Amino acid sequence: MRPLTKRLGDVVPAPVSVRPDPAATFPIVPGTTVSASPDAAAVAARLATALHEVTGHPVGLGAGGPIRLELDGVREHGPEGYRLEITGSGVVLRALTPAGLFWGVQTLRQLAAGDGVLPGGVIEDRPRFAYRAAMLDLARHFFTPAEIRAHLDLLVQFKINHLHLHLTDDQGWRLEIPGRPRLTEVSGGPGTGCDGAGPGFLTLADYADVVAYAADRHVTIVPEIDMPGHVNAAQVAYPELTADGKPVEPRTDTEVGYSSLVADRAETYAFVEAVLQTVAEATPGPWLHIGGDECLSTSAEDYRTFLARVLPLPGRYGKRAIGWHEIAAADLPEGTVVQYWRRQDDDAQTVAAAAAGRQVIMSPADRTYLDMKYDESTPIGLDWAGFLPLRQAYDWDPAQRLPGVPEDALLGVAAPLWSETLRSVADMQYLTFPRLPAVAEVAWTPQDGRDWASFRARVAAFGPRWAAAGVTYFRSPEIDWPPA
Ligand code: TNX
Repeated sequence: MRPLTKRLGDVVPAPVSVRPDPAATFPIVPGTTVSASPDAAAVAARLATALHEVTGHPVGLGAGGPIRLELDGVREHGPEGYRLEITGSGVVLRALTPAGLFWGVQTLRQLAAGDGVLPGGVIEDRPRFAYRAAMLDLARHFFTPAEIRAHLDLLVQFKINHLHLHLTDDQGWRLEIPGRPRLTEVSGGPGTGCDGAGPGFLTLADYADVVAYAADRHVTIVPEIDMPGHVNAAQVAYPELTADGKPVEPRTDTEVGYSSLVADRAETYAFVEAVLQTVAEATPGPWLHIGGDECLSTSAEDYRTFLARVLPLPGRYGKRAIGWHEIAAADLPEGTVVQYWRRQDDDAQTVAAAAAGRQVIMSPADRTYLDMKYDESTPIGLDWAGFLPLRQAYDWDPAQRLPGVPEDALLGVAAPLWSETLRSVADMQYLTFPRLPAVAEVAWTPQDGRDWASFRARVAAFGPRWAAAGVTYFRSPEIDWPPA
């Protein structure tokens, strides 16, 4: 049987505007070529590879090729937007920037998947939010640079443009800091991570590779050094960071809130400055995430003292600070971003920060936490924020989530994947797909341009694609998946 004809709007995240021309199709066949102006050559090469991957046909670059990439015009679609026109004789993809072209390439990739026949018409597209992130917790379970890169390749297909790496926590320290070698020698070594099952760390060279790989795909790496809590691994390596200066035992359990840096001690700030400066120098992107969550063993006064010293540091190193929403208890320097993760719908401090002009990233746990179980049968994951079925990850409006934090206060949306229960790439993928595509659509598509029935039908097409690519995904009972 011939596969059902695809429609131009069969894309996740849903584009802003789709005008099908049902009379036209453009078939990609063996030997179809992609052409581009010189400044778009790198993206054109990525498109050729992607089309080869999803159709099985060899697709190359060639002057005059009927699939054409142009870096010009379409100012109205902003720095990440694009315009895609498919006719019977060819394809023209236009954007203002290579990033815009790259997101258009992801749309083309999805439209070509399978039989290679592109449906005719015009797509005009641009993101709702500038910050569309996934977070990966490398501290509770380490993933290698190759695993991180492969994961990133799956994320960008849904137009995710930031990858937040949670690099440090009680159970492990995952980034080499040359001035403090024991951080990774001891707390990145064997036996670290939850149950001692997630050892490893990124050397600065590894980190640079991941950053460069991400940048080639128009993704910004957001490094997080979690402070002043979640620091047991640092204290194991450097006992001068503990309250009494005595060594502490490594921890591989999932408790939170028991460790803290000491607010009124010079050693604390010597450590923090050395670490943040190293991370800033290794990171071309504009963000430094300083954590700040769940400091249950730090007094309110010490917490504010600590943040008063630390929040200005990213600015000194040319970066902007992001912190989990608890930081809104402190005075936030201009430009600081608050990442809201609460399950409940109220947080007076985050609302006050937004009212004072601080931007907010929405990561409510009951909508975006990829580590929550889908339902009672999910073998891995946590459930402190409840189960998180697919529809719940999809059906919400970030601008309505917190009264007092409206659309224009939002920098974007992020989906964290905490790794306490992860032991493999398959685990990581199982919790990520299909929920990440849901959150990605929340972050990209205007609220009035999306609805559950449409998403439900569009996401189903990814089942066979993920299966063919060896990606482990959850066959959510909420979706009528095509036969595997
Ligand atoms: C809360 S959310 C945490 C993490 C845990 C996570 C598990 C946040 C900022 N902190 O320490 O890993 O829950 O879901």
